[in-house]
This record gives sequence, structure tokens and C-alpha cells, in this order.
Amino acid sequence: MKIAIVSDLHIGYERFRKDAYAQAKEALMMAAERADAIIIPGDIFDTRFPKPDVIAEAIGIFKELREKEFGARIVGFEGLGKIYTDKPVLAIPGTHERRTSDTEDPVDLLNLTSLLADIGMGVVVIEKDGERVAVTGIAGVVEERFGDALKEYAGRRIDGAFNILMFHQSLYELLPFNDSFLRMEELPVGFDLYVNGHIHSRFESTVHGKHFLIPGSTVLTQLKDGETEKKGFFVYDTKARTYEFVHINSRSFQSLKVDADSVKEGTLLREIEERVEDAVSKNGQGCIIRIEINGKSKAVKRLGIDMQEIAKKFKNDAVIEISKKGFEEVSDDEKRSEIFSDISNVSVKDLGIGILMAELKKNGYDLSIGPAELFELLSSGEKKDKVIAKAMDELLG
Ligand SMILES: [Mn+2]
Repeated sequence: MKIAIVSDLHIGYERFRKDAYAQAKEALMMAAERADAIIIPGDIFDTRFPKPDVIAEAIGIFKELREKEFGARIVGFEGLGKIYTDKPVLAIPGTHERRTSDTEDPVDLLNLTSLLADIGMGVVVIEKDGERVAVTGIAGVVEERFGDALKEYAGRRIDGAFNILMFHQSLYELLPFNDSFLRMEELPVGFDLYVNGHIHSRFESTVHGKHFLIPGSTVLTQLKDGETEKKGFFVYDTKARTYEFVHINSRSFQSLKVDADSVKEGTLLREIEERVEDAVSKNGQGCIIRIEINGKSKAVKRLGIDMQEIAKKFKNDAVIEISKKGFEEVSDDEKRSEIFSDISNVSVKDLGIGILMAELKKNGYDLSIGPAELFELLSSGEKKDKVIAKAMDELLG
């Protein structure tokens, strides 16, 4: 059976809204042509409360997808909630969509309208010509709860089927700065293929002797060096146990690093212009170019204003993003916002939980409810009063 793995579509992503829509649509339609089933490891939407016009965009795409003929069909599901389709378009909610467990997230809406099957906490079996593939889905959860989710669901493999584990978590091997992030060897053995979302650049590896694949997002969101390669999706062949990466027509992105100290005084702007021209001719019109200028040279100081001129000059050819990290006269606010976008691989929620945990630890927190769950309840707005009352009870009690 051929399984397409399409991830992190981020429909509704404000900065490149049209790209997010067009590239999500292209990836899914191409996937339907090339594979018998499609699995989506999270972040179909960019936010947990997408506006109606964003929901409409997603519905439009998935409605068209539903009209396609798929080689496989769903023959069984066991897990939380219900599914309403036998079309093999299988998704889990990611960190950008997930809400508390007993509330509806936008992926639930697509599930309820039978446009896809939300297998966020469950195992689905699909079949084609007698071959069976089981996909165990685990919705994106806060990192410290992933172990428990694995314990609960990873044991539900189906004998005689090709078993896939699909999840949406950070990975220590790629983001080695938080101890609570998943390490690959911690994944349960016994699956034939491991599929993760969340990380926006492509990653191919093996774990327990089996393939471990992250397709990356279909739209550019982070403007990091790792996102310069073309976007796309995987098609995995369960019989041959091989896969290929299929490119979509994504907007190209190039990162330019300029060392101001090595450029002759007074020629820095010209140097940058030439490199931008070169990048545009290589990547085509409409590409995104990120310019990072480093160095101690005095010339760097004045660039804050002049750089806007460059962005203006090329506005019909490219989307220019300028990194100001290397500039000397940069306000703390600008630095802060850039640092923030640098760590945007980690969701704001994960950052918040990290800060809350550190503070609670300092203050000798010892309540029955875990810090991650507490954060979730406090940030969801629902049941907030109840949680605070309970916490006060325990503290004073
Ligand atoms: Mn994502």
C-alpha cells in the first residue's frame, strides 16, 4: 500500500496566507493521485480558533479531496470519539489546534463533517486488496504527558497488519535544549514505521531498525536555514518498505549571510544588492530572501535605514526579511522579537509551560494536578475558576 505523509499545512497562516492555502491544496491533491491513503500528523490549521473564512478554506480543500478515488478504505477504528467516513484521510490534531481533551478543536469539525477521520487518540485499520495497515494516532500533547499517552495507546498494535505510529511532538535529537523532549530511542518498539509532525523541516532517520519520517511543513513559517529546501511530502510503500519525497511548487527561500567586516568600507550596500539580485535570478521572482548581516564594522550601524531601501527596491521581485541581530544600534524590543522568532520551533504554549514549571519548582509546588495540566486549564479559560479554587484549597487547606 502507498501511504502519503503530509504534515503541518498551517492553513490560515497570516504571513503567507495564500501560500499556506495553495501549497496545502497542491500537496493533498498530489498525494491523492500518488497514494492509496493520506496521513496527516498534525497542524492542519495554524490556530486553535481559526476564523470562519479559514475554516471555509480548509473545508473547500478537504471536500475536493473527498471526491478522489482512494485505493484503500477504512475498515475499523477503536479509540476516543467517533469517525464518520471510510475514506483513508487520517489526521491527528497538532499543538496548534489542540484544546483541552473535552472540548472541540477545529480538526474535530472536519471529522464531524466526515471530511477526514480524526484518529487523535486511537487506532484505525485501512485495507486494500487484502493488505491491512494500522495507524495508531496520538494527538499533540504537552511533552511530559507524551509518555503516558504512549503507554495507553502504543500497545494497541494490530497483528498481521503493517503498523504505523503517528504523533506530533518535539524531538530532542533536533531540539536539544529541553530535557522533557522525546528521545527517539524512547519510542516503543514494534511499529513498522514512525511518523512525526511538528518539526517544520524535513527529517529522515531510523529508530529500532525502522524508518522514522518527518515531512516538514508544506508552507514556510520559520525562515530558518533548515527551511531553504523545497517543501513537499513523503510517499511510503509498505510492501517494499521504501519511500520517496515528492516536491510541491512551494515558494523558494534563501538565507544570505553577509560579513560586513570583510567588505570594503562603503561598498556594503552594493554587495548586498548584488547578492540579492543573484538570489532572485537563481530562485525566481517572488522568492523569500532573509539577509543576516554580521560584523563589528561601522557600516553595519547605518544599515537600519538603508536596508529598508533594499526591501523597497526589490519589492516586486522578492519578499525581503532582514535580520537585525548583528546590528549595533538595535533596540531591546527588536532583539527580543527576533530571539522569539528564533525559538518559534517551540510553541508559545511549551515555552509558557517551561516557565511555569520552573517557577512552581522554585516555590515548592506539590499539588495533585501536574504543572502541564494546570497550565492547560488556566490558559484554556474553561474551568479556570474551579482549578484556582482547588489549588487554593490545597494550598490553604
Ligand atoms: Mn506546525
